[in-house]
Amino acid sequence: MSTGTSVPTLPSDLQDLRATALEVLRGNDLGDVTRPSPTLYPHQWLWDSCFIAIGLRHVDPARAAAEVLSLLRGQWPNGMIPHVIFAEVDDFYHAGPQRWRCDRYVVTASGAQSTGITQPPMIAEAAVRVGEMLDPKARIDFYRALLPGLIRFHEFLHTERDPDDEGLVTLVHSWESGMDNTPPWMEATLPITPRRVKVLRRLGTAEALDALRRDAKEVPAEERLTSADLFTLYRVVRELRRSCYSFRNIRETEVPLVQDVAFNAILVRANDHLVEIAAEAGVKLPKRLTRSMRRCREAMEQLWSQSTYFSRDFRTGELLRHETVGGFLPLYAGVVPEERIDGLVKAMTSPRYWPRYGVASVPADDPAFLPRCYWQGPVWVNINWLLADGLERYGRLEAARELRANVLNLISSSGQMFEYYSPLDGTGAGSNSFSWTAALLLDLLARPDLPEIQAVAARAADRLGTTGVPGARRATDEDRPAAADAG
Ligand code: 9WN
Repeated sequence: MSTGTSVPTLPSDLQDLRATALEVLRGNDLGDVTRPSPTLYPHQWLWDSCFIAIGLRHVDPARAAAEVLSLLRGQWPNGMIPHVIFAEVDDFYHAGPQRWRCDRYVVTASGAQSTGITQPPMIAEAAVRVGEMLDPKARIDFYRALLPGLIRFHEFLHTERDPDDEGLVTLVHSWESGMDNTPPWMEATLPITPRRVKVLRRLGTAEALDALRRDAKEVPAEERLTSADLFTLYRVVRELRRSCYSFRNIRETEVPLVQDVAFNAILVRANDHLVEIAAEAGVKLPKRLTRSMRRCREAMEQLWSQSTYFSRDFRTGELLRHETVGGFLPLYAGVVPEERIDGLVKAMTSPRYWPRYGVASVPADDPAFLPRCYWQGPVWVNINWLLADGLERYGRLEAARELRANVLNLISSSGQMFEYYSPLDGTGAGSNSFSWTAALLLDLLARPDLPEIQAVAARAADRLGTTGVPGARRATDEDRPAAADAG
């Protein structure tokens, strides 16, 4: 990674924040891949690398392109790009290669070890963002190197994971959603709880399992999923392994099968980007794939009910009616009819999702809500990036700025790159020195409308009685030309 020269237009205090972000990325740099964090996540994760590339492009576009391309190292013969490609480090990760034993079934493109599941398909988004920073020749070379693998990945999703041609892609583990213990997934996973966990739960002694987990050595257990949930997710891995990771076998087991709303929304957007990438590289996409893309976009409508979007159970066809931030991601996909947009914006900025900071991963009035616990309440920077991007494309610039300003306030109040933040008091939780928080902060700081975002951040900080973003008051509405804001 290059040194990342200073950005001349940035106030000096934001330069400091930027320097911290760069330091985090440099510290997590493993060559041409970046680990999510130094201790808890020592390998390469699919969607993490994509968000990381989106930030790195402002510092070193060639390195960002390498980060995206490196994901192809893990590609399976069936086209799947795995959720984790294991680095050759001493394995202290709690769900390392020995839990998956995938090398018994497949050899990845590079021979690297991997998990047997995938993660949200952010690759095309990352590729387009990185492509914007490359000169035209380098961009076309990059796209051409990426395309064969990327096309096969999208084909895998639309065929292997949509065997009944319903339009929507089905996930086989909550880790594939990226939102590991999000309530609808944990409910869907409940029936497969291992017997010993059920017994301990019944006896009220499930914390006896705490001593057996590795992840809680890095991060306080109460900021992660419960041990009962974690051991249930390990059980799902065992079933997947026994099914040789083949959907045809998996569907015959008790493994939860979910048409995840957020994953499918990300796929719809990725498909649009794939079309763009292919056109620029002069590559024709297979007809069957373009048909699947269209059907996936149309099928998103089936996930809408009354006031939000939900995930759906693949087997029963029933919506999993437990509201989470995932229900807003169709905004990112661009599939929401105009008449629903303002309602969704109102909901995501209401005290339920924005008690003090937003957008929370679970509404604050939900019985499952825990402000500092993983995907059960905290604000995640990557999800807010996706939402702001969607809002901007719908012309809701003011709302997009509110989200970005809020993220800036959250990060700058501690000056550290946490994995997630409490929507109640803004404190950081989970892993520290977390790469995608750092990378997406770099992306935010490089935005041309940063002064306007800073002004919104300053107003929010005044309202909340907090210190707010350093340097924000240099960019008030008075000393800047009015923004062309349609929001
Ligand atoms: C399991 C790496 C990953 C993220 C996920 C996040 C968390 C892993 C874990 O960390 O999941 O994949 O071990 O907890 O939930 O979104 O990609 O940062």
